[in-house]
Parts: sequence; C-alpha cells; structure tokens
Amino acid sequence: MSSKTFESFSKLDEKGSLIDYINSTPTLAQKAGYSNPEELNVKEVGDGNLNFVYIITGPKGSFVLKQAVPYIRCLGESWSMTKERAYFEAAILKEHGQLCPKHVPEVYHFDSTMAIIAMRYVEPPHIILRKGLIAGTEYPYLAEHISDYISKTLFHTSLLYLSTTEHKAAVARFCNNVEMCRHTEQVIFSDPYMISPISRWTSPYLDEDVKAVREDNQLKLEIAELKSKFGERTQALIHGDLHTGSIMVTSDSTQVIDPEFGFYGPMGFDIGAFLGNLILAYFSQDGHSRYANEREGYKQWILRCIQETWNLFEAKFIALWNNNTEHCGDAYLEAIYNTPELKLIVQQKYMKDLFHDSLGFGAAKMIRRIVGVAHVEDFESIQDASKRAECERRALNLAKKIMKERRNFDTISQVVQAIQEK
Ligand code: ADP
Ligand code: SR1
Ligand code: MG
Repeated sequence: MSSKTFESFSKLDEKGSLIDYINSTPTLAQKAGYSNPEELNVKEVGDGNLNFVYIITGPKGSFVLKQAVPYIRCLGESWSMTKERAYFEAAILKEHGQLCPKHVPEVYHFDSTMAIIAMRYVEPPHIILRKGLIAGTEYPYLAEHISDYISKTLFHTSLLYLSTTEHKAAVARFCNNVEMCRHTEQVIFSDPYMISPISRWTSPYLDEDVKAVREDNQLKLEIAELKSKFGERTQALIHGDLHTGSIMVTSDSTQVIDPEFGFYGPMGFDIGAFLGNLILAYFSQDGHSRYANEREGYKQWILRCIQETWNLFEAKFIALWNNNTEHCGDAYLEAIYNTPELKLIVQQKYMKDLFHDSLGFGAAKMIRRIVGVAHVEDFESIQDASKRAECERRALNLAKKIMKERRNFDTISQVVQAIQEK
C-alpha cells in the first residue's frame, strides 16, 4: 500500500489523495479494516456550508472524515476563512464529548496540518434534525437530550464549576478562534442591519420588511447590546452554531456535530440558537402543509419541545449547581452566599438573565436566517415564493418583538403564547 506523507496542507480528493491519506494513517486504516484500498467506499456528503465531509466505509467499520479548507465552501474560494477552525472543532468535540458522551460523536483522529478530523459516523437512520422537522417528524427525546447537552456542557465550563485559574486557562485556549467569531459578528450582528452585498431575502415580497429592519433604531440598540455580550462575555465553552442543522437524530438518539464556531462566549448564544431554529421550523410548517391545518398537530409538538427544552434545561442546570458542592466554582463563594434564601435569589437572577440572553440571541439568529447571507432549508424548500415570504414575515415579526421585549418575558410559556399569536 502507498505510504505517501502529508507534510503540508492540500485539499483531499475523493478518488486519490483521500485513500492515500487513510493508508498513511494507521488509526484510520485499522478502523476501516481493509487489505486492499478497493474495498473502501468513499462518499462525499457535505451538505453543510463550510467544509468537505466524507463517509468512509471498509470491511470492518466506518468513520467520517471532515476536512476544513481555507475558505467558506458555500461562498467560494475567494471568501477566505482559516482552516484552523478544524482545531477548535476537534477540541470542542473532545471537551464536550467528555462532559456529555451520549450526545457527542467520538473523535478518532485529528491532523492540524491537513485540517482533518476523523470521527464516529453517526449512522442511519440518524438524519439532520432540520430535515426531520421539515418532514414533520416528532422526536420524543429531543428536549430531554438537548437539555442534557446544553446543561452539562455550559455548566461544567463556566465559573459556576471551574476555579478562576481553570476558567482563565480554558478561555485562553479557545480565544484564538477569532476569524470564526468575526464571521459570526458580521453575519448575525451586523449585515442584517445594514446594506450588505451578501445579504439576500425573498424579494420583492420582503423588500419593505428588510428596509424596516435597517431603519429600526430600537432593534439596532438591542442588537448592539447582544453583539457586545457575544464579543465580551466569556461565560462558558459554547458550541457556537447550535442550529437544527448541527444536530443529528433518530427517534431515540441525538448527536451534536459541527462545533467549529465554538469559543468561550455567552451561554444564551447556544440556547437561543436551538430555540430560535425551532421557532423558524414552527413558522415554516404552513408552507409545507398540503391542505389547511395539515401540520397543526406538528406545530403543537414543536411548541411543546421549545417549552420542555427550556424548562428541563433550567431544572438540570440548577441541579448541577446545587449538587456540585465538591467542585464549587469561583463565581459564588460559599462563604458569601451562605444561606439557602440567598442562594435561591442568586440562582433566580442568574437564570432570568440567561433566559433573556437566550431570547435575544435566538431572535438575532432568526432574523439573520431571513434577511442575511445564509438561509435555512425550512423556508428555502417552500417553492411558492409568496407563501414562503408570508411564513418568513411572521417569523421575522416575532423575532423583532422578542428581541425588543425580551426582558418582559418571565416564562417560556409566555414566549410560546407570543409565537401562537403571530
Ligand atoms: P459544515 O461544517 O460544512 O457545516 P457539517 O459538520 O454540518 O459541515 O457536516 C455536513 C454534513 O455532513 C451534515 O449535514 C451531515 O449530513 C454530514 N455529517 C457530518 N458529520 C457527520 C457524522 N459524524 N456522521 C454522519 N454524518 C455527518
Ligand atoms: C456563509 S454563512 C455560513 C453559516 O453556516 C454556518 O452554519 C454558520 O452559521 C455560518 O454563519
Ligand atoms: Mg454545519
């Protein structure tokens, strides 16, 4: 077999160098377990926006090989983007995987020169959650699983659990994911609120709505506050792109992939990403109905999932906080917060602020998917443009309301009610 070496970066090609790469990487060659490269099956499945993803299958097993290229795939080679993102993705998969192994695929191999990660193949019948939501499939454990993932990963990487020394070291380790953060700032917190050559929307139907966003000073004040929190708050090691396209599901399994945008940021950014994308899925349902009210029951399930996710997350996060007395972080010292009453007040304030952050970030994520550069399949797959625009407008108006009035919401059921009223 060939034992070609890969000492500098080159983009793998499906037929040639990819096979050479596997041949020269014992961990991967053993995983596939072949004696002749002809026994390997390679399939490129990258339906994501940035990278190339291959499923490799051999006689003994399968794995996924993901390669970052020095640009954003969906925008073309002229749109440069550091391939160092692969390092952060691998590091976060490992870190989050330790904290929540049930919901994060195992990393088998990482190569920083080639920007390659090999990981568990999240096998069929797993599909991308967004596709399941478009198809109208219910996932009975989704809220349970995602609340598990976000509560464990966010709590254990925060100052509620870590000492200042541990937390600062971790912040430093991930703070170099600069280009990804800069990209997020641009596409979520800037472009939708200004004239940007890369933004698009369902035109001409939403032309006035887009103009209204750009002229809405109250909205601009709110997005500035969220942008500052995104850039300045090192609260926990967040996934950074936790939309429904970064989650693979079956009826009883949930796997979180693709944390290449991760860094120490505000917890609400992850929670909001998930909830905001479920709300987008909700508003897209009428566009997928073949007859009136066909998806009514399904819409109710999405709303229950939104409600359960937050409520379960809150309960699990508080339980972790209360039960981790052995490893108490430096945020709230026992010597100061020393009565049950005071602890309760502190926790209530923390969760209320986190709830409002999650709503703000969730709304920002909804707005960017309607008037920004990267749209979501939930809406894009609605062929009739006027019907699509109608769904998008309802989602946009709800997002604007939530972003502006988020501090007036006390409970997730009030949010659900606001969704239903749109
Ligand atoms: P990108 O970073 O380009 O967004 P993703 O990580 O989202 O790429 O992956 C693109 C697609 O590849 C996913 O939508 C999914 O279909 C597939 N995929 C990625 N990782 C895995 C995995 N570990 N197991 C199975 N399929 C995967
Ligand atoms: C061109 S923007 C691509 C987007 O896809 C990823 O999922 C991120 O959300 C990014 O902003
Ligand atoms: Mg992706």
